Amino acid sequence: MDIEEKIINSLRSTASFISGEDLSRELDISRVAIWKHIENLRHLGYKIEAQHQRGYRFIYAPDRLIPMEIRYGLNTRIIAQDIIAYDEVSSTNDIALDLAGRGVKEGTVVVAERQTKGRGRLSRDWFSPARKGIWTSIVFYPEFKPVELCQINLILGVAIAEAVKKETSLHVRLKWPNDIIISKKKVGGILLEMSAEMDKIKNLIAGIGINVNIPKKDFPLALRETASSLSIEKGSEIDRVSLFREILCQIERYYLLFKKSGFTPVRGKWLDYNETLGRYIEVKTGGENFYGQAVDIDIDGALVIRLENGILKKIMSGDVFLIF
Ligand code: BT5
Repeated sequence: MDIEEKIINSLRSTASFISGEDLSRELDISRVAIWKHIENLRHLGYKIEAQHQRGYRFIYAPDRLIPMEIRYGLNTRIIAQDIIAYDEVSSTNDIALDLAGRGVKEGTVVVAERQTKGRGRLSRDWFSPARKGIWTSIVFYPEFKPVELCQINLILGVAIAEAVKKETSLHVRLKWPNDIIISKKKVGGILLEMSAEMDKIKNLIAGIGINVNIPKKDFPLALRETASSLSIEKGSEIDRVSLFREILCQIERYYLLFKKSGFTPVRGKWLDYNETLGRYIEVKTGGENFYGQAVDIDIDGALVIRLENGILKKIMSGDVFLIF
């Protein structure tokens, strides 16, 4: 924790003023140094009131995904022990893949205010405008096999759904395998990328994109019918930092639950948020299209559909289109 983080945390710990003298004693630096750090904090967007003879008082924090803001009050043990934040990157997944190759700690979080080449699955574009969403990637070194990847998508989906519900009270749903949906529109997605050797995952990058405060007019025309943001659905802006903290917390919670008790309890939760089962769907997978009714999520996390000829087909990856 650097000095500025310590100063802001001290100021936040009370609703009243803290004198420059007390801060300087607590942190063992001069009062002039305190004043300079306060100026730096103001440049970051923190609102700090200063009053002669009373000292400094915290007013509010900026709407910025910067490490010290994300860390404030965050209660995780694995996820986000290291946070690397950027104003702009090509894709947070690229940075995280590179960092994972260099062996950074499990749970390292890369987050950016804007992505210039954000991507979805199969190299599709992911719209990631500045300061309106959560564009993040988390590094994992899971001890399971590539075939279990399907389950990881669903685990992350449940964690995100829980966090969004808790922070916004919105009626969030999950569409297999990786869509976060509200009122039939996509508000977020998950992109898993890994490097594997033999039958073992070396590292896994969980890329997560959530449209938080994007106004309707900012979406490209091509997305206006299918995509939405939490603020559009809620009718008011959402606190991005607080939502991000909750997402990190829930991811840790479900990741640990999965490691301890396997997929069954998470599957149960996923079913609570399910927007896929029971529906008549089209699935595009590996150049093939299938039509049928989605009937189950099996214990591998695969989608089971009943084809028109009655045969049950298990799908491990692909795109699902809800027909009715
Ligand atoms: C996904 O892919 O849904 C995964 C999205 C993952 C994005 C995160 S952001 C942080 C990390 N770094 C990255 O570069 N990516 C990850 P997929 O299921 O393939 O959906 C992609 C499709 O969703 C596109 O072809 C568009 O039709 C649509 N789309 C693009 N941007 C969108 C947005 N912001 N909101 C909703 N839909 C979008």
